[in-house]
Amino acid sequence: MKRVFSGVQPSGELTLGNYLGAIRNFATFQHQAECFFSVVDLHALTVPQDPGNLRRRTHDVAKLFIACGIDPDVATIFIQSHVGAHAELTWLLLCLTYMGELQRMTQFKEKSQGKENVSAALFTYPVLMAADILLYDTHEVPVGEDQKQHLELTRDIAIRVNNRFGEVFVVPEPYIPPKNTGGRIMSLTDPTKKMAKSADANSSIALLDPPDVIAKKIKSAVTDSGREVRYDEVEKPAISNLMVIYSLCSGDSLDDIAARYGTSGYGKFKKDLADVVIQTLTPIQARYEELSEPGVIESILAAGAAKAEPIAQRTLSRLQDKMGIV
Ligand code: AQP
Repeated sequence: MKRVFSGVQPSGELTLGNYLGAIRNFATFQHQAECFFSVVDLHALTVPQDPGNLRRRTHDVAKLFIACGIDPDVATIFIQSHVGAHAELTWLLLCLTYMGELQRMTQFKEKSQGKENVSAALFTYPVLMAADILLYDTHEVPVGEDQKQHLELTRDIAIRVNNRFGEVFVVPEPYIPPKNTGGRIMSLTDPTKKMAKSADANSSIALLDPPDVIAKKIKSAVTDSGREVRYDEVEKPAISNLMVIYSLCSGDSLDDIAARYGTSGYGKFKKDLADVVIQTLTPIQARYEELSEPGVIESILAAGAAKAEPIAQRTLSRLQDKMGIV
């Protein structure tokens, strides 16, 4: 059976971008493949984290996976640091990855820009991501467009290892939503930047934002000159981004949205967009609350780690053996 793996960092409050670009698709994949979805806490540590927030957000991401439709009886949900093989395989892969490959990673360049103290782990992060994926003999990885380059590196490492040591890894393929279907949701305050959970709170809609906050953020989202609601990424990047969000939350096509709001101005469009987003997030928030009973998420995550651990260990042992580790 086909295997699917994907992870989400508990590095901030999950956003509509994370949902539309990745998590929404996890729920679809669980009925087509054997799925592993991880809260990748070790990745979050590549930038400074408040320990209390990290602990809370780690559980929050797992609860939101389930609230967004992942069934823990069907897919395996676990915390990355609970399966030691992730960190161990990373070391072996780091020995097989070149500095030049990591220096080309655009996400590192963006995240380190202007920072005085950048951790070595932020630089090697894509190798930890490669280990996450390769441990589960993954065929397909549902991610947003921003992860495309990391996926290419994962494939390069897998192919290199297989060429050098014989068949060790399955070479994975990314699944990135096609254009205009959520692969890259942009910031509400700057449509040239992607919506990101660690950025300013006003630039994104968090999955747990209350309705009045969602309405306020959408009302104050930047727009383009003119007043026509029309999809045009070059002339109208801000409105085009809001139209994509509307389309994905409502199921209406971009053409239908343009026909409905074309000349009626941005105000009415934004008000209806807020309603559509609130309708999408309300059931997710209700399900999240139900999972907040003490002990519920902990036992789901313990069962997930117990299922992931032996699979990951088998893959790790395969490479250790090939590399001559006694
Ligand atoms: N704006 C986005 N549009 C579509 N997909 C997105 N993803 C992230 N932002 C968008 C996808 O969400 C998944 C989880 O991402 P991650 O936690 O691994 O880290 P990230 O890609 O770095 O996400 P963020 O939200 O931008 O986090 P921070 O701010 O901590 O860096 C991935 O599949 C990602 O592609």
